[in-house]
Amino acid sequence: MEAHLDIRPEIAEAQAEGRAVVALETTLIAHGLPHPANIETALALEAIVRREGAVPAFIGLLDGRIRIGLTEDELARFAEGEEEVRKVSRRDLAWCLATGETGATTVAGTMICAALAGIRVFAAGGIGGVHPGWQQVFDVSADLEELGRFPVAVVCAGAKSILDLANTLEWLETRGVPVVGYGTDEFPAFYCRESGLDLMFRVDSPEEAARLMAAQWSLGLQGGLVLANPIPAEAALDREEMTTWVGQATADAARDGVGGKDLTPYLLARIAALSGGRSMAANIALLHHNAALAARVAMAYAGLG
Ligand code: PSU
Ligand code: MN
Repeated sequence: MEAHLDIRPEIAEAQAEGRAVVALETTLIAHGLPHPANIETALALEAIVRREGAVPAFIGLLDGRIRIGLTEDELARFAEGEEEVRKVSRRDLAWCLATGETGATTVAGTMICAALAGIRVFAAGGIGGVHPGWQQVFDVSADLEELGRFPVAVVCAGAKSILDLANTLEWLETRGVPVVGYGTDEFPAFYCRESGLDLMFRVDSPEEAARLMAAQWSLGLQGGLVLANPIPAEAALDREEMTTWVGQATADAARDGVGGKDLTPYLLARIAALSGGRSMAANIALLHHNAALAARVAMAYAGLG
């Protein structure tokens, strides 16, 4: 599998020296945010990771290769919307390698590639989850399965309230994935700091998070963990307003017959429109916040080595 990987020299050097590297996903660039906010955010995330002392590694598929680390021009290929970009989960990896199609990796896809490259910390926005209505349409994000398989700590702001969060946590429990609150006892709901769902574990420093990661992997348990970092209070959205927009967006998706991998991007765009862009500002703020924490966790984990 390593034969399919191209790791940028700066990243390979950092790894060889035991320095901190943070994986970043391209789906949020290609399918999560509109242009030009997407490319601006990508560059800002890289700058934040560097400012904290770690090396950023955007992951994506280009020209039949898994690319660990992308140049600004390559990031622009994901951001500008000029070429067709496939949303890549486990299912789609082989297809992109075989055809050379451009692929933006989701949390699931990014975890797989990060693990292959030996990267243990990944900064995302939110993870996918169990969609409401799963009793009829069995839509469960592949992110949850990969969290159960690959040894990567995913720093995220929890998962969106467009999902069935209680069942998302149930699924993660079954797969053996520790969901750890960073400075919170509650599972955060992406745009909002609270979900009303209690977590089993809480850490309050990057060092505590790093020790947990080391313990998990020294046991030979290969799965990942979720480090749930609530959106900063000043950027959070009102929970009631959010509930209204989510209800509306979900109804619109049903009316327009949207499903499968198109559902999450559709809901994100619809909520952004309904909130007059406020959800997008919140999304960007939490991404910045997660990148900074992921870098600090990666530094602490490297420090244990
Ligand atoms: N949630 C967000 N923003 C995103 C995504 C989720 O708030 O950009 C993306 C991530 O890449 C995540 C993917 O891995 O959507 C989940 O898609 P699905 O629900 O189709 O598994
Ligand atoms: Mn799905």
